[in-house]
Amino acid sequence: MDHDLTDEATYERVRAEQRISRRGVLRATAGVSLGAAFAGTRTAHAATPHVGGPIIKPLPPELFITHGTNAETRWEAFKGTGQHTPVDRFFARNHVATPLVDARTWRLKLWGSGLRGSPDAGHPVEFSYEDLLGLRAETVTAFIECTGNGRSFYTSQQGQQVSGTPWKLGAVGVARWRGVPLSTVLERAGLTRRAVDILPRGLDPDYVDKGENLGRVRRPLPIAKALKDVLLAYEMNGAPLAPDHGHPVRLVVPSWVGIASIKWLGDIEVSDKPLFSPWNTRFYRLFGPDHPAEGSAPLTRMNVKSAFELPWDAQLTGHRTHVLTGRSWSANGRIRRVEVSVDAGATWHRARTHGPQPSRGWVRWEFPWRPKAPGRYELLARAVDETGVGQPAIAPYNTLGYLFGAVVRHPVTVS
Ligand SMILES: Nc1nc2c(c(=O)[nH]1)N[C@H]1C(S)=C(S)[C@@H](COP(=O)(O)O)O[C@H]1N2
Ligand SMILES: [Mo]
Repeated sequence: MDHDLTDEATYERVRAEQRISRRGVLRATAGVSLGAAFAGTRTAHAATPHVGGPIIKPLPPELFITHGTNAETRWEAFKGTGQHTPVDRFFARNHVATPLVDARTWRLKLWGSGLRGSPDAGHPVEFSYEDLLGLRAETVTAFIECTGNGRSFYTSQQGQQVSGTPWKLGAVGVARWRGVPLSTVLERAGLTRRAVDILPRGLDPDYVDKGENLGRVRRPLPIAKALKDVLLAYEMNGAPLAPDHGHPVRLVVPSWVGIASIKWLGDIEVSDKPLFSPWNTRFYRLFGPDHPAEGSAPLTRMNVKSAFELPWDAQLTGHRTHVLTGRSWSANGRIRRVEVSVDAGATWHRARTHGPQPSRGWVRWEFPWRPKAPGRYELLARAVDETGVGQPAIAPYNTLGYLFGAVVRHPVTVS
């Protein structure tokens, strides 16, 4: 490997160079990669799986806030849960709808110029569900978080217009994922040293954006990350994956933007050329006045966040001590310190963290608070991770409202 594309500086530089030469690359490969992709649409995916509903599992209003085809966890619903978020309250983000895929007939198909013999989409290397169950499994605790988590605060806290699902902070969950390392399957499929990118693609229906059909959800992943710590997961919290979370098999790409963790995985193109899809060109980059017209480099890592396990606009009774609880998490590793302010940011106090903190999970914390008087309060929490990265007061604006990592001002009323 010439470049470590999981190193963000390198990734950004390499991608910037590739962006400049992209037109040439597309022309040069049009006859091969694009032709193969179209062949794949006809053959590899002839049977479109039955579509269930936007989200199949129950979405009781005490656990979820729904936004179209998506549902976020209410933060009060995390209270009392452990490190791992139960599936009944794990957020779900569907571009279209949850497909029902039969594990008995499902096959994972790998093809492309980065594999030995360059198999095309019509003649892929195939793995059945049973094949995957037979390979050495690994288990990892990791959060999956939508890149737009916290997006609504660009508007409500910063007065900025952004487009996309107006999440509060509930588009995140931590689970114990079990499955086969992607590296194992890539190697068995005949991975060559020429491979630079893979393109995992879901079996959910085509995504239509403002009348334009963008095809199936798919986002390129650099081979270095694919080989590092990515899992082909078939279990979540000790049970087979639920339909909404990618049954029978999804990717889990630890620390990276949620879109990388492709659900209902159908096929993976493995290419000796850089790959592009709307999910790494049109979406999941930073756009706006501080960025070039084509956007920043494709987003990779998530950032640092904190949230209180309280209803939004919670009502608290006065004249008693409330143990405020919450969680903080970072894509860079463990959280080193959490501070809470109950006076809108004037003074800060250390919160007490407790419980184990897996490097890709979150830390739980608490802070006892006895409000002095009835009235409206803003509760703030901020964390610093083991790399020294913390949470700013203002999140840098971008038109699609990604990566809101600023301190959220949580309103409560004390009676
Ligand atoms: N095939 C497919 N994979 C997908 C998506 C999708 O719509 N289709 N959504 C992505 C996004 S944007 C996120 S944030 C995560 C959400 O995972 P979850 O629904 O299991 O919480 O899945 C990702 N994988
Ligand atoms: Mo997402």
